[in-house]
Amino acid sequence: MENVNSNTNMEEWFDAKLQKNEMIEPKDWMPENYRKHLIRQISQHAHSEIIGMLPEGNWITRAPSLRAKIVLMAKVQDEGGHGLYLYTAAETLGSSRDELLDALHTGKAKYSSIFNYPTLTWADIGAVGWLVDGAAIMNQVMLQRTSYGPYARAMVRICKEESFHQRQGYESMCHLAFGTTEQKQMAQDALNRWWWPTLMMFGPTDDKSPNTANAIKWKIKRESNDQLRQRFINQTIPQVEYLGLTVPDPDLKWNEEKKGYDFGSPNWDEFMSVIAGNGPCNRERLKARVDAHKNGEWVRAAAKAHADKTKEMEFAA
Ligand code: FAQ
Repeated sequence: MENVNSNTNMEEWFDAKLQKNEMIEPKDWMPENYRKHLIRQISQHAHSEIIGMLPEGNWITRAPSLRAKIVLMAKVQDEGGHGLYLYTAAETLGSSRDELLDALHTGKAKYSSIFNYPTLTWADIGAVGWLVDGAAIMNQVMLQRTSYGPYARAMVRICKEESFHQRQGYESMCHLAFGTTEQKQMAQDALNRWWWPTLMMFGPTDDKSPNTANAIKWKIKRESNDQLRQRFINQTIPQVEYLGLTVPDPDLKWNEEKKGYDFGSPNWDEFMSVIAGNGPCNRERLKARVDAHKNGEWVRAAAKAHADKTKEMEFAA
């Protein structure tokens, strides 16, 4: 813990550190609610990364070329790595990996709504890279400056990798959109199905977001759900136009005054239903994760036996 004068009020010390934009580190004093807030957000983020491997993982054996397969495998492995950095960051706050995974496997912890939608065609893989990773980056660029050191540092590397993911997704969409009529139709169909769920990734509107006020106060979030959603739309629509595609939103139009797009409302009832566990793939995703954890039991046991043996030998030497 940083040297804190015993007379200093801990809360004031913490607030002053935030005020100066200094990072909070694992051994620093922090309010209990700040710790809980971070464990919730970082662990949900970690769960999203590893559940997010599933919809794309489904397509590794069906990628249309060797190049596409190598790129997709690398991307899915990156997502697994992001999960590991994030679980490690959450562990520095005093939660064990077992507790975090148990919360996921028993349905107590959330993960991003987006991964409860199916990837029906190869075009969906392009759309996920382009839109889902694009939305993830929009959120994560701000998280590089989040107030908790281990989370911020994990984000720096994650953002670099997500940028590659977004670009490979857009490249794949370009191939389809500038390909045959059927391919262009596949790209449009994928965009139609992924557009609204992608906008929901940013979370509920600010007036319905119970966690935002504390998150902003504690500099965990630097921008609100609505601000990030708006920026994502402003940035993505020119990309949609370049592809010669359209988004399924009749209310979308440029607003010169705000220098941004006006847009329709996502179906928030659908969002609430998906995060309550009733989306198209929630049960399938959770089952795949629980099965993978059970099937990996022997690997964890072997790694532990090896670590114990090494320690025993070091002790004896
Ligand atoms: N899905 O008060 P707020 C990725 C929940 S990574 C499910 O606004 P907050 C990489 C929220 O947890 C994608 N639940 O909450 C990849 C809260 O419930 P709780 C994940 C959602 O925390 C790409 C309640 O609703 N990114 O995609 C969602 O201030 C491709 C009220 O919401 C992160 O996790 C949702 N979309 O804001 C991998 C980034 N939205 O916990 C593979 C870090 C809200 O009170 C392939 N997280 N909820 O029970 C964040 O920035 C924030 O946590 C938000 C939500 C923005 C997600």
